[in-house]
Amino acid sequence: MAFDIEMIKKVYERMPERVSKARELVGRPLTLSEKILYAHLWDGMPEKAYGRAKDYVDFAPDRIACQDATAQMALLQFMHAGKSKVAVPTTVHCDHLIQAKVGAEQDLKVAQEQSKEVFDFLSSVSNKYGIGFWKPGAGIIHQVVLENYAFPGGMMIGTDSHTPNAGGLGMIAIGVGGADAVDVMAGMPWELKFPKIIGVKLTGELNGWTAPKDIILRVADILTVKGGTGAIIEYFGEGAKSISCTAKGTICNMGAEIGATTSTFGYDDSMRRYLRATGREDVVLEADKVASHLTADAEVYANPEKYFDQLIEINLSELEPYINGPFTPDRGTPVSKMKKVAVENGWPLKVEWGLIGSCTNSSYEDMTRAVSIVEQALDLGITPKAELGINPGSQQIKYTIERDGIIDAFKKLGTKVFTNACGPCIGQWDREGAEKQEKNTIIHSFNRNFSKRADGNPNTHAFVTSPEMVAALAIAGRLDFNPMTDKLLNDKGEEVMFKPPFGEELPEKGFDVDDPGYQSPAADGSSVQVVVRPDSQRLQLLEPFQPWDGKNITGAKLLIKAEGKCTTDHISMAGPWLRFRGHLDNISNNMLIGAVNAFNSKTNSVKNQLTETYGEVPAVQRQYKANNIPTIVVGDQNYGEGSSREHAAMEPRHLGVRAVLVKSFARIHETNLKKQGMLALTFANEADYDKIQEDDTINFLDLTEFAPNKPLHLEFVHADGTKDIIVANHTYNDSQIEWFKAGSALNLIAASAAK
Ligand code: MIC
Ligand code: SF4
Repeated sequence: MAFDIEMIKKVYERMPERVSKARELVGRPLTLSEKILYAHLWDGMPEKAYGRAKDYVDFAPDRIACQDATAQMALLQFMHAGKSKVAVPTTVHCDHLIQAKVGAEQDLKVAQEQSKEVFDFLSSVSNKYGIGFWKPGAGIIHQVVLENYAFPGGMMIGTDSHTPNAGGLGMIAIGVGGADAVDVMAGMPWELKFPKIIGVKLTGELNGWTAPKDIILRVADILTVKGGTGAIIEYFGEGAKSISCTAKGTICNMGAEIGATTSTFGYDDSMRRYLRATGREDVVLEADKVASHLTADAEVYANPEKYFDQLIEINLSELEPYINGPFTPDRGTPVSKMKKVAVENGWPLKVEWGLIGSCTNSSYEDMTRAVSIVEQALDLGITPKAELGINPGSQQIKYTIERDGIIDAFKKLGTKVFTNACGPCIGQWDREGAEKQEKNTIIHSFNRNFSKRADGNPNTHAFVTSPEMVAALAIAGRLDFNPMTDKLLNDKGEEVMFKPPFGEELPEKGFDVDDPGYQSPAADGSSVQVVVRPDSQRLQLLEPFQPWDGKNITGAKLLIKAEGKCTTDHISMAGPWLRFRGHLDNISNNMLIGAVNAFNSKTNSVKNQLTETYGEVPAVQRQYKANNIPTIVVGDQNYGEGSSREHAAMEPRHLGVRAVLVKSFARIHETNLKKQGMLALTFANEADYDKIQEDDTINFLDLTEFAPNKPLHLEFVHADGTKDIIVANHTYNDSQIEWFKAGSALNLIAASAAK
C-alpha cells in the first residue's frame, strides 16, 4: 500500500529547475497549475511556452488510479498492449460494483458473490502486471487515493471523472478514459490540450450552516455544466487556507460537474495536517523543501485578473447553503429561496430519503458535521421524517467513526449504514418501490443527480447539498426546510430548532483501521494466470476494431438525433448495466437508451430506415450493422457530459456507428471517441442541427483529406431528395488522425509492441 516516497522525491527534485525554466519561457509569473504542468512534461525540461487552450502537450503523470467499473475495460485493453508490467504506479479500487440494499455487511457479501468473476479478474490482472489492488469494501477510489497516494505538486490520471478530488492535496489529477490510462501504463506519454486556467478567489470564512460543498455548488451555479470545459480551476485566497484538506477535495471533486479538466489548491497547513494524520510526515518534510513551487507565484494571487483566463470571487462570509438540482448539478438554489422556487417548479416538497456519502463527501469531517445534526435530533427527541443512509468513504473512515461513536449515533436515529463504496451514487441502490416510478424527492451529498441515476426512477427528483444539510432536511422531511430560520416539532409536539453543525477536521485520536483491504502485486507476475471464460456474461476479451478502409463513408443512416442533455448516463447507463462493464457486446445493449429522440421526444425509440418502423436504439443499430450500413449519431450541447466511462464510445464503435456530430462535446468523451477510432465532429454552424431529418442518408465528401484544422463536409440527403451540405469541425491532430486510420489508438500501440 505504501506510497512511493522515492518517486515523490524525484518529482520534487526536478521541480525547481523546471519551474524556473518555464517561468523564463513564459515570461511572467506562473500559476500553480502551470508549475505542475510544466514540471511534468514528457520531454523533461521545458523548451517552449505552450498556448493555453491551443497546444497539445505530452505529459508524464506520476500515478494512475482505476475503479472496478472502468478498470475492466482498461485492463482488457492493457492486456493487448504487449507489456509485462505497468510503467507507472497504478492502483485498482473495487467500489462501484457493490449494491446498497440491506446494510454494509450483507451487501458486501452479496457483491463478492455476484461479482466474484470480475473481482477475481481484476485482482489477478493487478497481481500479474504490478498493480496495487484495493478489495471490495476498502473504500471509494477518490477517498482512498487522498488518504494514501495524493501529494502536493503531483500529477495523476484516473479512469473516473472525479479523479480531480486529489486536487484537495494540491495535485493536478485528471479523469480520463481507460484507453488514455493504457497509454501511460504502457510507458507512453499522455496527451492533453494545454488547459485554460480559471481562478477562484475565496475571501472571508465559512460560518454557521455554510459548508465547503456550498462553494462548489455556487461555482457550478455560476459556471454551469460546461463553464469549466478545457480549464483547470485554481482556488486561492484567505478563504482557501481556512478550509480543511478534505473540504478542498470536495470542491475539486465536483469540478467534474462543470466540465473542468481538474481543480486544485496551493500547498498549505491544512494539507500538512492531513498528510500527518494519514501517516505521511515524510511527504510533508519533502514538500516543505519546495513549498514555494507548490503554490502560485505571489504576484499571480496579488493581481489575479492579469494571469487567469477568468476570475471568480466568492466571499465565504456571505455565502449561503445551496441545494442544487433536480436532474442537473448546476441548478443552484440558495436555501432561503427554496420555499418559493420549489413551489414554482412543482418539485415534491416531501423528502423521502437523505443519503450521505460518495467520493464527494465522506470524510471524517463530513461525517462529524452530519452527526452533529443527528445527535441534536436524538437529544431533542425528533423522529426523522425521511429515511437516512450513509456510505463511509473508506474502511479507515468507517473504522475511525465507529470507534468514535459516530456510527452508533447514526444508527440510533435509524440510519442505514451501507458499504464503503459508491452505492446509491451510481445507481447501485436497490430502493424499495423505485419500480413504481412515483414522483418523489431525495436529497444527497453526492455530486451528480442526472435523471434515473440513483434509483433508476426518472421521476425521482434528486437534490445535491452538504452532508449536514442532508441530515437536517431528511430529519425535517422537507425540501423547503430552512434550518437557519425554521422550527420543527419534536415527538412531544414542542417547537425546537437545530443549532448550526460543527465538526472535527481530523480525528482527535488519529485515524485507525483494522484491515485496509489492500493486496500488493506479485514481484514477478509472469506466472500469474488471468482467466476469462469464453462463455462469460461478465467479461469478454476484446477484438481489435477494423482499421479505416481509406474511403469516404457513404450511404450512412442517421441512427438518432439526440435532443437536450445527453450525458454518459444517457449513452451508457450505469446501475443495472454496471455488471456488463467488462463485456463489450453485452453492455452494447444499453447504447443510447436514455437519449431523447428529437423527432418523437421518446427515449429508446428510433426509426429504422430499413423497415420504416420504430425500434429500440441498440436493436435498430444491430440491424444496420448486420446489413453493413454505417450510421451516425447527432447530438446537442455538451454531449457526453459526466462520466469517464469509455463504454459510451466503445459501444457505438462496436455496433458500427462511425461518427458522432454534435453542437459541443465534454472533454473526456470527445477523447474517448477519438481513441476508439470514431469520428467526433462538431457543427461549424450550430443551427445546422435543425437541418438534420429523421430519414437522412449521409455521405462524407472529403474524409479522404482528413487533416488537422480542416473542417469536413458531410452531405445530408433528405427523404424528399433535397440535400444539405454540413460543415463539421474537429479537433484531431496528426497523431489522433492516425488512431482513426488504425481503427483505434490501441491498434497502434499493439502494432508497435509487436515490432
Ligand atoms: C460516475 O460517477 O459517473 C462514475 C460511475 O464514477 C464514472 C465512472 C464510470 O462510469 O464507471 C465517472 O465519473 O467517471
Ligand atoms: Fe463513485 Fe459516485 Fe464518486 Fe462516481 S461519483 S466515484 S459513482 S461515489
